[in-house]
Amino acid sequence: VTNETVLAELVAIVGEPHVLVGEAAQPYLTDWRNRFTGKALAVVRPESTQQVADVVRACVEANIPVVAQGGNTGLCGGATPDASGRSIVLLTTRLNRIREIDTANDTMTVEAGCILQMVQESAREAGRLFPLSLGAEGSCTIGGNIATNAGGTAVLRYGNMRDLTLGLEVVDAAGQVWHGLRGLRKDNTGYDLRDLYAGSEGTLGIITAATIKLFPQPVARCTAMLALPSVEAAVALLARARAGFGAALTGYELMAGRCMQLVTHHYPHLRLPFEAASAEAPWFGLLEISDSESEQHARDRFEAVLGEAIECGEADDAVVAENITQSRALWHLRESITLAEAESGKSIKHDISLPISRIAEFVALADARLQERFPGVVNITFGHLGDGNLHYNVGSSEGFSGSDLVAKQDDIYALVHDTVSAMGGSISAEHGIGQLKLDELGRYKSAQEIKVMTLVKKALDPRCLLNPGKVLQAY
Ligand code: FAD
Ligand code: 2HG
Ligand code: ZN
Repeated sequence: VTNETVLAELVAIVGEPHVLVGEAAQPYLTDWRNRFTGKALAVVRPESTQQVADVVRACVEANIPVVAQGGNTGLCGGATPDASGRSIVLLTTRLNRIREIDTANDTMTVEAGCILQMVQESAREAGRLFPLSLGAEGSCTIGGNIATNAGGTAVLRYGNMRDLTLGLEVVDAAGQVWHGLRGLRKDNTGYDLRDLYAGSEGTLGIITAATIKLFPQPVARCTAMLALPSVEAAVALLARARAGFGAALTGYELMAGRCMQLVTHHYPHLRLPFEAASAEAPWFGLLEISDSESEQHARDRFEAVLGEAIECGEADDAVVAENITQSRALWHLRESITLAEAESGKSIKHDISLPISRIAEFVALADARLQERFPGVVNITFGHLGDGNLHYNVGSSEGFSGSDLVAKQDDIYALVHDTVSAMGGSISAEHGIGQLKLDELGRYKSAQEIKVMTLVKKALDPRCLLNPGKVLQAY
């Protein structure tokens, strides 16, 4: 089968305007971080599950790999095809319908290409909350969120994307559709395919729709930023906040002072809410609680717990947002770190998780080891402390250039990931593996786990045509 024949077949399925080649395909061939650029026969934009199934079948028959892509905001190069030019990129953004909102069941059925923010807004209009929340929410898709099992800033209270997913509709490697859009909270009928596809990064099937969980809208939310003396203090304050707020605690983020300096340097219109001394704090915390009674009740609870924390020396200062605008401004500081880090040049990202009890020890040890081996690198450490998940990122400085950093990526990975692994942690908490961490997975996942994962992959995708070379080695 020639490329021309396949392209003609794809045009027949989705229509000519939706088969992009040449210049039109370029924006979809480089990842968000500009780390990977691939080639593709075409970028194909189906608009229905049937079209996805037909596209996959046509490609499989012609031995053409299929790389699913949603918003292309993934941080591990999972949605970028390889350099062979054999693959097609299957773009899901035209699968963008809200199929159903069932308020009695507190579920919503949405197509995979729906933008996360639009899903949040539709839930809000129906008087419900869809809690997944992350910096890329204006452009990432629900399909990409499920395929990477995204986390974000509300995992502490609501779980990650896998926990928020009840049912799926998936096109498999043979172009067959699994109609699994069940809105059930209990279903023990054998192996859980939903859990298998969540986090599979396009390597086991193409997700075309999902039934996701909704929650009541909180009556009030309260956000505070804290100036913290150390990571130990941040961890102690987390325990206090958990005890004091219980299930009302919805977010607990930690940010090194350097992260805030990067943000205010690159975006001078953004300001920290503290006066001089506190603005120089080595660490900052961002806490959010949701309350089912009232704004005043939330603030009273907040002030009681934060007051105790300051008395005990766990926090040096605290600013409680007085209204939604101030709360958004605090979150904006936090959500701007990734962009400010990108503005500041090359960096090495470590998306690690650990038992919370070992986080402070990890930061001290990894910081010391890094400075000893690579003097001059800078730490850009932040993350979801409440989940034991840190973005332990490493940046360049005048004494250690961005190109040196990239050249040393494998050694820096080894140092940080060996430290994480020795403490019982994970080398990918929420961003996945993609192509960026393929070798790292082989290094840190047990041989037994890799064996079983490979058996699953071979059973579901025997010709290795679904996103080959991502998560597991291609065969
Ligand atoms: P893409 O980037 O298009 O794809 C990601 C992977 O999923 C690829 O392997 C792709 O093949 C696969 N895929 C996409 N759609 C489908 C589908 N329908 N079926 C099968 N496979 C599919 N992540 C977090 O977990 N927490 C955060 O807080 C967070 N913050 C971020 C902030 C910024 C500024 C950015 C740029 C990214 C952030 N991310 C975060 C990364 C996160 O993985 C993505 O934002 C999001 O989950 C990916 O969605 P997407 O639609 O862009 O997927
Ligand atoms: C976040 O928590 C994202 O903001 C991105 O997961 C993390 O940029 C990063 O390393
Ligand atoms: Zn994150």
